Amino acid sequence: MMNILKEILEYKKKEIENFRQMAIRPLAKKTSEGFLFQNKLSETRGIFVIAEVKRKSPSQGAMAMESDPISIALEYKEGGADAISVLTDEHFFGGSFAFLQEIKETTGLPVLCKDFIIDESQIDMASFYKADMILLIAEAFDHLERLDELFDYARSLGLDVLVEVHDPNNILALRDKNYPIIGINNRDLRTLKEDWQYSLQVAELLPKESYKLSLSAFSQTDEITHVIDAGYDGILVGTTLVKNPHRISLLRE
Ligand code: IGP
Repeated sequence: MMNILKEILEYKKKEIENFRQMAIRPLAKKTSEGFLFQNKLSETRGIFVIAEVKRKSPSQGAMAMESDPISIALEYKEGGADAISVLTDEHFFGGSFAFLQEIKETTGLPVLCKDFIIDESQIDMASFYKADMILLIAEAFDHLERLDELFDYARSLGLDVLVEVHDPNNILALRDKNYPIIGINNRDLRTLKEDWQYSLQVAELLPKESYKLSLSAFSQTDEITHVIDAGYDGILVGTTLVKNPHRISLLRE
């Protein structure tokens, strides 16, 4: 069976060996100031929009290899994005940690380090390159205790954590954890099958107290009304916006 996620994680293991040798030191953030994403989510009345910068992907192929990620991010900001998600994986998504830092510094918006994190050394890199939030994907772990450990490590560095989940068994397993920010991925990373309405199907299973985000596969503005009605606080949009960054303003009308 095709399993892209597995292939990506194999590749990441080699990357992690290099990161460990580099022994990058994380930035010392003040956790007393609270967590940026969580704070911003609590202040947002309408829908929280995270716009994503990625230059290629396993499902789409090249979509913006020739574009400048910084200009795209600035266009997102002008169009009213609440935060930016930056793919830092280079091999599969054409991203980099340098983009992450530069986008943080030029837009001043909260930034999510979008990568396949399974080790502390990757969290150190995210912190060093100015991430405000990291992603942890439930399906990347054989044992969710490891996700828990990495969650605690990231939070100890002052980073928000977006816990992403797709598989219904994992949704149920995570239900009592009360992670502050949960994201339902509408794309199954193992098969790349996607459907934005997946978020509607599983909405009832999500913890009541968490901020809930719906991730992937959006192409029309009316889809967003449906996920908000189902109880989600925000959305994350990549492909549709990367191809047409000006469309971000449609989400803000
Ligand atoms: C964005 P889309 O369909 O709008 O391009 O999806 C984002 O949700 C997707 O890139 C994503 C992702 C991930 C990428 C969701 N989870 C985990 C890499 C790793």
